[in-house]
Amino acid sequence: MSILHKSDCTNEDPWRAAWAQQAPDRSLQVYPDLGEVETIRYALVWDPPAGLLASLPNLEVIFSIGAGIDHIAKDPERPKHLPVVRMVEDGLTAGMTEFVVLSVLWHHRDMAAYAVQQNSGLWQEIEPKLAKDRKVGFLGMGALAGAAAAKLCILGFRLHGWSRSPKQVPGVIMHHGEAGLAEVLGESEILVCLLPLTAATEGIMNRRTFAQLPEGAAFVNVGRGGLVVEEDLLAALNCGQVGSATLDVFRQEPLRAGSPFWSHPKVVVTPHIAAKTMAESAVASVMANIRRFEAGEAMLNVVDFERGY
Ligand code: NDP
Ligand code: OXD
Repeated sequence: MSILHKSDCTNEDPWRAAWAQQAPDRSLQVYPDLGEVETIRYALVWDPPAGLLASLPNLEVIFSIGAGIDHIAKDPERPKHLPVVRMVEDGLTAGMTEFVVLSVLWHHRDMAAYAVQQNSGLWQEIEPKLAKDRKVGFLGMGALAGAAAAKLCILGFRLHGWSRSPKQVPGVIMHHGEAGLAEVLGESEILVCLLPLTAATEGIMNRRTFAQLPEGAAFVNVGRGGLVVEEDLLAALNCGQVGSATLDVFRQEPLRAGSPFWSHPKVVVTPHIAAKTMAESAVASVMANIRRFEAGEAMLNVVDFERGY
């Protein structure tokens, strides 16, 4: 019995070490070395080439290295009868919390405007606000947004969140469904997008929805590039409807040379680094689920392909 590991890391050493330490009795195949394919029962993957998963005759569970599973869903040959488990692990959650708090504070304290001022040698104060007077909205209130919102709550921000199903989150005024979307947008001086990319969320931030934000709102996209109609975001930035943005994810990654986002004075671009899956805690999370699976118990965080995440 073996486990296939396929990531996009240039350095697999932390993964090899984590597997060796936490699953010493399991044999590990690190892609592209598949060894004897009949022995592979579990695969932990990021962006598997089309057909790879289908080529493993005794595969039982597909584990995603990412919280998002769009990189697996896009494989037309994905064996649809197999469960897919998305990644929920402490390292990824901690990293996302850091990045979201950083980004919200950046916009809250007008750092985009100060960067523009610095560029033209302008020494000028912008009237500050305290967190208690700042409204921050979240699209998506799952594992990652929930943890980030909890930290922002401690800082005193006024938080609104949007989910598919009704839910209660301490310190966050929650909204859901179509009507709830307009409500949360209208309350978001800073909007954090942490939705999965699904048929229902593709292009959700577009001309119509950007127009529903308060004028000059800041936009932080750490979900997926496909959630945003990029031309509409650019137009909203250029007319001031969106005052500033932090963009970590794009429709095309790496972001193409010449994209206007690279040099836009109101935009911070980062290369899909908001949160990284950390080998040690991720292997612990996968192994806990493998033990559940082998004991005949229900695994945690299994993807529901009907809803798309
Ligand atoms: P979860 O599945 O835990 O949460 C998803 C949230 O989105 C839930 O609150 C869910 O609602 C909500 N949602 C989904 N579809 C809809 C919809 N149609 N309408 C309203 N709400 C919806 O995901 P995670 O928090 O773990 O991850 C979120 C995403 O973050 C990932 O899918 C990935 O794309 C992205 N990500 C980006 C990273 C980066 O480095 N930039 C790193 C890691 C993840 P409900 O609560 O009702 O289910
Ligand atoms: C993820 C990601 O989905 O890294 O975890 O984007």
